[in-house]
Amino acid sequence: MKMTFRWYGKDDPVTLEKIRQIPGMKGIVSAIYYIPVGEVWSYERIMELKAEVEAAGLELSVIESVPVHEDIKTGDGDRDRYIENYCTTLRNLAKAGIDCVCYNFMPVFDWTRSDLAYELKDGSNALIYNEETVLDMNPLTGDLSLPGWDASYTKDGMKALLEKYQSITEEDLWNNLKYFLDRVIKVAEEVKIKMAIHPDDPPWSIFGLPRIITNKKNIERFLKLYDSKYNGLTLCSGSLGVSPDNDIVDMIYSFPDRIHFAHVRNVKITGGKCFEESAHKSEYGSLDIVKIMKAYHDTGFTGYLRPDHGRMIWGETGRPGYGLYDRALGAVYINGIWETLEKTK
Ligand code: DNO
Repeated sequence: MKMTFRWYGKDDPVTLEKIRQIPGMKGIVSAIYYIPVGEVWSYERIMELKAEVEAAGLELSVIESVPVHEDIKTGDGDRDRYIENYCTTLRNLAKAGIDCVCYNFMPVFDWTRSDLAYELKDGSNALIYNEETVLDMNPLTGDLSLPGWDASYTKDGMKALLEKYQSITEEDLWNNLKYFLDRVIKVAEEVKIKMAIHPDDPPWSIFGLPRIITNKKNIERFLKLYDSKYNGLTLCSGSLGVSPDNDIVDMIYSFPDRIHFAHVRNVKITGGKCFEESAHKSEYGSLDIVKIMKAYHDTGFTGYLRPDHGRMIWGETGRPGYGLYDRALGAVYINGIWETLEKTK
């Protein structure tokens, strides 16, 4: 297991210098945020990012994410050009020494929450999801934005895109995903980059849009679409774990050779399709983090792992879910479990 931490680049108030001081922290997970979705990441830009990370004494470990253009997900427009660009980016990343790339295939919206700073009993603030609130949200009114969403859409652009999805079924999305994998994984195999799809968060349809990377059965189907170790997973415990039918521990034992990147965080299911993000420690959420880490240990996991969303504690402000303190506590907790597993095997 290689412990890593997500860093959002120069504008991130959580600097590389601070990240380096977290005990046991080795690698950085980052991306080039200023290149528009679908365009090629040049070797030079990638090397700039890598040099910056290395100058701080860390290693650039995983790219999260190289985003997938909506034309690829809807299967029209310029998808072939965007797939070609994606492959060029992968070749450039490989030349720069990157061997793991995370991405997702969620239509329009990445992760979604109803409140970004809900006050928990202990006075900390967390991201929560309340089904009723989300059902009342209207992505077209323009007054709605979440940190995981692409803010570059105009209101009209968003409207047109949502309309386009009206005719796209889950099966269409599967076909478009296969079309993408058939072209991209071939290149990933060639340049030895392990592709790691991130599950849908939350793992159910929102705003009437199809979502497919949501449960074990669908993940099995995904892995078979292109049967190669390079077609793998980012196993995000918090994304899949908000559905009580998803058994994360079982998934880790089931797909040992295909999990390349682990996101470890806890969530507390508060009823139905409602949840709160909680501290990493098992007692605060619905997931048993020790059992999860034991499953990684038992299966000989050698991939990358990062603590995931943290609460805002000790008065910290910043990017929701991505402050320093609670994520650092998560990393140290996970490292503690891992060291125990190593020394008592
Ligand atoms: C949220 C993240 C996601 C993830 C993408 C991967 O905090 O886990 O935004 O980076 O879905 O493409």
